[in-house]
Amino acid sequence: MGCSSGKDVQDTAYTGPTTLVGSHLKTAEDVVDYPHFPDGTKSLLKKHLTPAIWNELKDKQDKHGFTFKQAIFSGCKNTDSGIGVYAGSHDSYAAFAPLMDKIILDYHKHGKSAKHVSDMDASKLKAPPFAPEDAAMIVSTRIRVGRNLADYPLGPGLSKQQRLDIMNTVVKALETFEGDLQGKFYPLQGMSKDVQNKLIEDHFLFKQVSTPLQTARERFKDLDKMQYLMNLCVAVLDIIKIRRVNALGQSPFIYIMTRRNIRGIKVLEGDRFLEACNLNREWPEGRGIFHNDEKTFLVWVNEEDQLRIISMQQGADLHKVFERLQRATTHIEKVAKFAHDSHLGYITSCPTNLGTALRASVHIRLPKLSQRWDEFQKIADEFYVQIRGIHGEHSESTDATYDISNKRRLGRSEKDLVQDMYNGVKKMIEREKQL
Ligand code: ADP
Ligand code: CIR
Repeated sequence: MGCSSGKDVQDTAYTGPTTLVGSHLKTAEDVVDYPHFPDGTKSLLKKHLTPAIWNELKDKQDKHGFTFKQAIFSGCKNTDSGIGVYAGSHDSYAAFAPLMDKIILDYHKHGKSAKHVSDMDASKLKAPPFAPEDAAMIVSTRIRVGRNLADYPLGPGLSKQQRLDIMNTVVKALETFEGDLQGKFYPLQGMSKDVQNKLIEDHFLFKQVSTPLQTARERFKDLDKMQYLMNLCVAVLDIIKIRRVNALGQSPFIYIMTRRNIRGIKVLEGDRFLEACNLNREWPEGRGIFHNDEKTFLVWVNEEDQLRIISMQQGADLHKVFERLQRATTHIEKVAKFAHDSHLGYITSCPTNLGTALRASVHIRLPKLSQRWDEFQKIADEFYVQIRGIHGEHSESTDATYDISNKRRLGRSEKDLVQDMYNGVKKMIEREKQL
């Protein structure tokens, strides 16, 4: 959709043709002219996409055929994005460097000539165990890293066959784990919705992708015919309302969240940010989860990244979680070759994950501190940690329990980033106890 107002576009004096962006866009090709973001858009995409960069890159593609418009489409469609771009391959970071470099510098403070460093040595952590009363606030601890195979594009740029080939290669590599890391692969295709939902609710599996109609069907499958029909009407009204909310430029996600517990029936949603960058194509084919019996070591296959290697357990034993992850990654590096370079470290589809692709988190109850949101956020900023809801990124929190994790991922080693999370959490616990 074209518009020629040229007003309020990234604070420049640009007066050429623009495309008003938002949830009404259907495909990346709908972004015909320089994106005009609605007021209130705070993404790094909006901040750094100047008319000059747009003109330079708008018709470019990386060497796997992933276009610049595809790379920015998630942020154009979802104007509430924090970042708004995804890479279709390792080469996207070079092909779209005028924009990518600015976003990487802004998010990670990692300049064009900076080198990434790595040190996944859990024994170097300066993190004495939390005192029992402090540890009691921590529900669970998790560390994940993302990895992508060196010889393929990234998820947004994969063909269906490539995705299947990756799954087969990865599963073979996972079958070489031994001892406490030994486990089994469960493909998503064919897995019952009940098993999937239970795994999601227990925080072991990524959110499922489903259309509103599938969600409605799932919601009502145990009801009798009359109830089913009545509920289906409500669901259809929901869908219409979601569309209307969309058209008004508000976030349908917020709308869905407010309706999450309609009659106690939970609505589980996929990720519209990933949907818009092509990551959810042919779902659930080629996706799955590997885990050991205790579900303390898990690997997600072909979600946002081709591998998400996860170590987690109940409670606050950060050393144990980190040590398990260290063993797992050391082993898998020997049997698989991952996309990596000396500037960007491990290559991931979202620029926020470049470098270590590591997110160390705890789920922690902070009923008093979380009432003082500005102070809570100030501590988070000071210690380079981020606050998320406990149902994954972009989720709300319940029960005053929050997901606290390292924000930085590139230019610093794994042990330093786990240390960031420990330091931030320690400070939050200290403040919670003073209140
Ligand atoms: P990421 O894969 O980037 O870490 P999310 O924020 O979407 O992505 O989290 C993925 C899943 O992991 C969610 O179900 C979330 O609740 C769960 N999770 C994250 N941190 C923890 C933790 N410390 N304890 C238990 N579950 C966690
Ligand atoms: C955004 O820009 O808000 C989304 N594309 C998510 C960014 C960071 N999270 C992620 O990669 N999981």
